[in-house]
Amino acid sequence: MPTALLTGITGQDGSYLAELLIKKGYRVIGVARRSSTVNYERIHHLLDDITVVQGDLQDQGSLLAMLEEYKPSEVYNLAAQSFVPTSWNQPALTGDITALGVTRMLEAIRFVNPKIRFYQASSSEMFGKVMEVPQSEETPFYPRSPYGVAKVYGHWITVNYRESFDIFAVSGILFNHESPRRGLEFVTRKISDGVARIKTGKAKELRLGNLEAQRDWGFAGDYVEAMWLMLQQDKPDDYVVGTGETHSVKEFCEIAFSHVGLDYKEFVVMDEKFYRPAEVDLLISNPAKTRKQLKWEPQVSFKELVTMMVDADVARHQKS
Ligand code: NAP
Ligand code: F7E
Repeated sequence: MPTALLTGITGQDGSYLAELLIKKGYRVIGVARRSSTVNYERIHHLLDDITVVQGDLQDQGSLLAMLEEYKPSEVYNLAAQSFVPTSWNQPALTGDITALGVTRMLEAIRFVNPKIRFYQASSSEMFGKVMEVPQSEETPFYPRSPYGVAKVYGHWITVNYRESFDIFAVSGILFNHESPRRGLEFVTRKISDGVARIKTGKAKELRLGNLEAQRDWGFAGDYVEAMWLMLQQDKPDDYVVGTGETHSVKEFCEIAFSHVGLDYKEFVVMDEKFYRPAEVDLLISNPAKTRKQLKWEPQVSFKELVTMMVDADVARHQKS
């Protein structure tokens, strides 16, 4: 039975990747940082099948100790301070976790067992003010937030450890991926939750920022399969993962509200509070390499994603 160690197990992607790896017969070790209240909401249903260990990307010793103890053959580094607006309020913390945290994990691998295969959760936010449309593995980076800057560091330190120490280290440059398990502050979940609140009479409006921003949105459950495939290749490499389509926040609203028989124009209020100091206006992937080499294709369409999220939030609000 192979062993995989996942940081970010309590996050959206951690929960989907753990489900996939359990199905594939892995022993799954999930790293969670200590907090005063337990936040296992996304992994409750998995607790009998995984081992949760305490550790933190800010603490080198905890990473070394867990690799020594559990001897994984694969490490998926999904942990990060991942919310872009927070990265302007806490830029140094974001750099410490999202950038330097990658080095700490790579150092742990180098010292404990350089044969461990390593996946780094890189991001389309690295493309920022895009230098090319659509964006591929060859597109130069131009990050637009402290989060994006930190992810560029994480990407290049991953490439550097591959080239310096011959570690099987890959960087998956994933475009936005969403699900009913997405954090409530991200725009897609904020919209699906807002629609559900309005539909069930708990709210009268939904306040949003820039409705013109365009993103390449896919389903998180599809994207974790690409992460796993990257670590099963003969050689380590970097891959762009996305749908190759782009949609605006406005389009997301249109579909989400109309799915429950409402017109978004009557409920969405634009609020400058949600505008960013520097915006990423347009993201659209060119996933040709991933499709060819990993034979990976997204299964859930944009419309299916939106309606899946709205249905889940409506059901949740109807119960509570
Ligand atoms: P998420 O839901 O925000 O989860 C982030 C995880 O990181 C949580 O489990 C969080 O733990 C953990 N974490 C934060 N700081 C930590 C620390 N110091 N030590 C250990 N764990 C820590 O993010 P996600 O959407 O699943 O994304 C997974 C990864 O992919 C992230 O690195 C993100 O930046 C990257 N990414 C995401 C997308 C996307 O569209 N979802 C696209 C590209 C890249 P707590 O629960 O304790 O906060
Ligand atoms: O914003 C606009 C906002 O916060 C998307 C993270 O997973 O994906 C995510 O980062 C767009 C932006 O995601 C609101 O200005 C409008 O243009 O859902 P988001 P993000 O910033 O794209 C990347 C790939 C990651 O790697 C990150 O970790 O939506 N927008 N109105 C809004 N955004 C939010 N959050 N809230 C609003 O009210």
